[in-house]
Order: sequence, then structure tokens, then C-alpha cells
Amino acid sequence: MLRPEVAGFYDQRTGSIQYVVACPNSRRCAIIDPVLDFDEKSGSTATTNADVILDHLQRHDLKLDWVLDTHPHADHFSAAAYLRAKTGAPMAIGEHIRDVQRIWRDIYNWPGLACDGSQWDRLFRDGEPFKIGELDARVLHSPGHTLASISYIVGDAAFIHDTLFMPDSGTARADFPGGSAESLWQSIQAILSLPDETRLFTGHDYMPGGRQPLWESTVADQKRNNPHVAGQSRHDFIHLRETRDRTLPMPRLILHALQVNIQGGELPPAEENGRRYLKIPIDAFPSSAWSS
Ligand SMILES: N[C@@H](CCC(=O)N[C@@H](CS)C(=O)NCC(=O)O)C(=O)O
Ligand SMILES: [Fe+2]
Repeated sequence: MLRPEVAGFYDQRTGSIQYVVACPNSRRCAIIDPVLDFDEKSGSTATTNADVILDHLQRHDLKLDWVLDTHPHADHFSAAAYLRAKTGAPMAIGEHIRDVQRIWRDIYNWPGLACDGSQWDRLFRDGEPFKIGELDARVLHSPGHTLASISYIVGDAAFIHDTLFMPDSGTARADFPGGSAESLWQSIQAILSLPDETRLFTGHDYMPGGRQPLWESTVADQKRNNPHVAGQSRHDFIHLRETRDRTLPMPRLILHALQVNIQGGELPPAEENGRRYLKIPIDAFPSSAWSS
């Protein structure tokens, strides 16, 4: 089996990992989960993270086949639209993005939002195969954290985003609109049924105990060492996940980010004064925990 070359790019501000997965033979590649920088205090955007990735492509003589997102992120803006505009590469996500668009269209009271996924060039079905150069890639629908979440399996590597984190960090939360701890459990079981030596690349690392950021594990490692799955039953996992989720405040940027990410990372259009604006719903999540 052809083994992809994987490079991870850590965004310290959001604890996100962005990936370049490359075919060693053809020098063709995909970017997964790129971040568009946003500072909510000043309302400023920047393309620092995405430009580091573009620079990496140039230095390693890589040609971009795809800009991929695993799910509509709740903690940062996607840089997919920016990277498509810069490179012309097609942008893709899972087909259930349409369901997520409908949920958030109602939360934002946004009747004009196209909820057909037409903002992307391709919507992937569960199990759908595709190519990155000579590499065989396929999609595994992995709902739970969001309704639309998918994992990308490329050769012996799986990009599993917000399902399992590093073994010392457990699993992703499942309490966003459309989330489900039960679905997350099923999605995790499907990932753990991949071969033991599969390289797993996670979507976030929050550096527990102040350790260095890490993002690569294996199926065997997760089965042995992740306390959310090792020796857990489905019932216990759901209980643990739901109990913990009730204590977690919403991500700092969830209300900013979803309105951008359900449009593939496209910022709202400028108003007549040339400025773009975000819209924040008030009291949309009355039962959510407050940040201290
Ligand atoms: N403190 C972070 C939390 C972000 C967050 O909720 N991350 C999600 C993934 S998008 C998660 O699963 N977090 C698990 C946890 O915080 O235990 C923020 O405000 O952005
Ligand atoms: Fe997420």
C-alpha cells in the first residue's frame, strides 16, 4: 500500500491541527481542516495559518488536488474558501453539511442561506472513494460531534478530527446542535475497527498538563490507552460524554464560526459601506454552561 506523507500544522490559538497529506510518487496533495485566523476582540481576520501551508506546498513542490474539511468547525473559521480562491483547487466536505446548514439557518434566522451544499465543489457520501495523486482515499461518515462529520482514510492514515483526541485527552464533545454521544460512540467503533497499525491524526490537541502538542496515534494505542474507550461500554461512554458535556461552556467562537463555516469559510458579503458583519443570536442556547 502506498503510504502518504503527512505534515501537521498546529494552530496554538484554537488548538487545531491542519494537515497536508501528500502522495510520495506524484507530489499531489490535499489540505485538511485549514484555519482562517480570527481575533474576536478586534474583529480582525488574517491568513497566517493558511499562508504557512501554501508556503509548505511551494517548498516541497506539491500540487494541490483538494481542500477538505472534516466538519463545520465550531471553534475557528475554515480557510477552505480562501485556499480555493488562491489555488483553484476544489473544496469538499461531507454531504450531511446540508442538514447542518438547515439547523443553523434557523438559529441565525437566515432564510436566504442556500442549504444544498452548493458552496462546495463536491459533497462526499459515506464510503465514497477518491484519489489524491496515486493515493487511494475514502470517506467514512463519522457523526456525533456534528451531524456532518466525516473522516478521510488515505492509505494507512486516517484523519479522524473531532472523534478521538490523543489517548490522554479522551474524545470530542457531542453537545452542539445535531450532536449525539450515541452516534459518536458508533463512529469511534468504526474507526477502532480499522487495522491496529492505522495512523490516526486528530483534529485538536489542548495540551493537557502543559505538554507539547501531539496529534498522531494508532488504533492499537487508542484501544489500549484512551480512557474514554478502553474497557468502556457503549452505555458508560454515553453517560460519561453527556455528563462532561453539560459542564463545558460553548467554544469561544461558535456563534461567529458557524455562519462562516456553513458557507465553506466564505466571509459574509460586504455591506454598502464596504464592511463585513457577523450576526450573533442572543439566548439561543439557554441551558449551556457559562465560562468562568
Ligand atoms: N476552549 C475551546 C473549546 C473548544 C471546543 O469545545 N472544542 C471541541 C472541538 S470543536 C471539543 O470537542 N472539545 C472537547 C473539550 O473541550 O473537552 C474554545 O473555546 O474554543
Ligand atoms: Fe470540532
